[in-house]
Amino acid sequence: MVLAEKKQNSLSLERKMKSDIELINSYLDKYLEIRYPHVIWEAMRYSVLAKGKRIRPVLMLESAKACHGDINNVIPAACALEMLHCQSLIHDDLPCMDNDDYRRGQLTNHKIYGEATAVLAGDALLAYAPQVILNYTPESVDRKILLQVLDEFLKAAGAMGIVGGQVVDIESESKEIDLNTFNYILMHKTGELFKFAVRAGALLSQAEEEKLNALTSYGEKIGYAFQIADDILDVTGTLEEIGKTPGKDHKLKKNTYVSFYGIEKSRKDLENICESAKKILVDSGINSELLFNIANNIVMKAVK
Ligand code: GRG
Repeated sequence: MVLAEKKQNSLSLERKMKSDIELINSYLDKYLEIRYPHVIWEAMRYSVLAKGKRIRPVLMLESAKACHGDINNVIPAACALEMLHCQSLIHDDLPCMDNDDYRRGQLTNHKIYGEATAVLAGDALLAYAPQVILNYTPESVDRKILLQVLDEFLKAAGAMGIVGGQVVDIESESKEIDLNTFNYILMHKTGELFKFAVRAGALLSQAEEEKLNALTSYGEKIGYAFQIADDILDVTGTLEEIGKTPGKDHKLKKNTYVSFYGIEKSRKDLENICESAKKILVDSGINSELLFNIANNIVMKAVK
């Protein structure tokens, strides 16, 4: 595909995502109204309302639409997922973890509010996010389904999910690791939130088992692909493009897809994984242009 065509596709996807993003942003703004003590809500808002791509909540909304669900049933869980993601970014940027000064094109949370408040802002987001699911999901949603969504949310957030992935990632710095360990990191550090996004959209829309399973496989694949793209962009991207300091993975001696396989194979694998994600949608009759294009866009961003 020529560069102009790629840019055109990427722009049209962004336009289509725009209405989902605006909806999510308006609810995040509402759920995170400033209360006492002001500084903690301000610190939470600083990171959450910053210019993130919102890919996870958009995936949840689009998964629900693909299952003919009611968007109102999904908005609280989609916002909670974005809050959880932002918590992980705030903590990931701390000096005791990746130690970064920039995120989403602005100074990191601890650079503005100090380390103690940044830790607490992350903690507060993590505690508030499930409350958002419980308190704002419409009462018409079956409580059994709501509890399943909550259970899967907490699993994705904890030692069986993103925390597990981060711990193994940190333990593996400067070490040679085997393929199983490497895949564990990718699937847990990044994949779990993508998987949760599409599953929650389907569950809250009472999707049939077959569709739920197909969307789960799609979510796992694009989550894995998203981390490969992130690893490629850490090598090839600029601060303006990626909103954070490039080259950090190499500096921290991290095991990344690029350090494991090299840049060319990383690009090829990324393309193949996204192709197989799209094939899952086609084979299972899930007719969602946006879910299809999100898989395309993950490739486009990283394979220039
Ligand atoms: C969740 C309890 C709990 C702890 C967090 C710090 C940590 C444990 C995990 C770090 C996980 C991490 C930062 C993974 C990287 C995932 C990733 C590719 C992030 C970037 O996502 P984008 O590109 O960012 O969607 P924006 O800013 O656009 O939302």
